[in-house]
Amino acid sequence: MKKVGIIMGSDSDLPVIQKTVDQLKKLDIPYEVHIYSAHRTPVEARDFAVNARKNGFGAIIAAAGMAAHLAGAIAANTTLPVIGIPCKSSVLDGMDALLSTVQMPTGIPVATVAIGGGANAALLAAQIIAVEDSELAAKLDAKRASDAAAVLEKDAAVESKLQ
Ligand code: RP5
Repeated sequence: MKKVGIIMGSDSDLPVIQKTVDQLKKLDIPYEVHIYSAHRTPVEARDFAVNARKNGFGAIIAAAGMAAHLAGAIAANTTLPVIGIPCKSSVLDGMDALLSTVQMPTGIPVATVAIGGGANAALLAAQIIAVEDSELAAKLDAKRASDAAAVLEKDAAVESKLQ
């Protein structure tokens, strides 16, 4: 199976990336995690992106806050699908990172999830890998079914409590 590359701009992004890792582990998807910054370690970030396809990756998740250029800088150096996670910092509530990540110029797309959306980034990467992997696709179908069953259980509980 292709690996998912997970890059975060700083170790302060770890709480968001933990959600990504937890979800990938549940789906038995192989991954590699690195701290590379578009600003502080641009050479390492670029090298990872340039070599990612030949190193067996099928998708890359990039999480960063503030002037979040990481996902875009990774996307500029690979044609693998890149998923950006805007991270919230101490000011502006993550709006800065959201706009920096989502507003990519034509030609260099980044699929941007919600601010702090670590789990959805993992699920989107899983869906990308599952295009060529029917076993993984079946796991994703099973997850959707069990998530739906959990909501219906809550529906039954709220009905019996409030009616
Ligand atoms: C970004 O700046 C990182 O992704 C992080 O979200 C933010 C702050 O980094 P630190 O100052 O906490 O290392 O590059």
